[in-house]
Amino acid sequence: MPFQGDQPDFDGFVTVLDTKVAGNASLLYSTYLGGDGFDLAEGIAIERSGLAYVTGYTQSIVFPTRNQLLGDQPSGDAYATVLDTRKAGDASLTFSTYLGGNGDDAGNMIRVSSGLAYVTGTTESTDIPTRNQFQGELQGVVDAFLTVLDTRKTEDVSIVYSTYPGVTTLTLAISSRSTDPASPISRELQIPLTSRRATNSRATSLVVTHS
Ligand SMILES: [Ca+2]
Ligand SMILES: [Ca+2]
Repeated sequence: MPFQGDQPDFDGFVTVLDTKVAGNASLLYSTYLGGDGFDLAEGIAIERSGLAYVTGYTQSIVFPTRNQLLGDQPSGDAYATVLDTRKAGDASLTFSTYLGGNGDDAGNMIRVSSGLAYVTGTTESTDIPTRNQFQGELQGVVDAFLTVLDTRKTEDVSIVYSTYPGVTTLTLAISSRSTDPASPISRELQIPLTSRRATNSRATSLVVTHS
């Protein structure tokens, strides 16, 4: 059973297929994702547990939300949505929030590590929520944004980090302490900020480390 059926105007969708199985049995989960306006799903990341982290663009005033950080903002907005594809119907929506501010905002890419969702995209807003920011203000007309959300928490506490990075590629160095302190688990996520529009980017890189 999908989380949603068809919604007005364009919608995104999330479909899970078991490619080892033929026919209808291969369709494990499939849902529309959107609201009353124009919606796009643009980026997805999967946790092995079956959680699908989705970001995109919405012009809907009523986009599905759960434990939201933000409600609808002016103009188009980005969103971050987590679906538990092992569950059916409304129970599969575990987290969903608008992201953005007073201008046009779009989510392009999402990555997940240690339960934190890293969302990047483009913004024309001068007032996106920022926290521990590297850069606090919109640079130029269109800028990039990076927002880190702890989707296991609710409302304001879910935002861990948010900034206008003003860079073309984000290098996220993710470090987690393992039980053996001599061999910490670490890896890098390279996140190109692929804007469909020109960004006011500077040739610098931003390293975010959490442990
Ligand atoms: Ca729609
Ligand atoms: Ca907006």
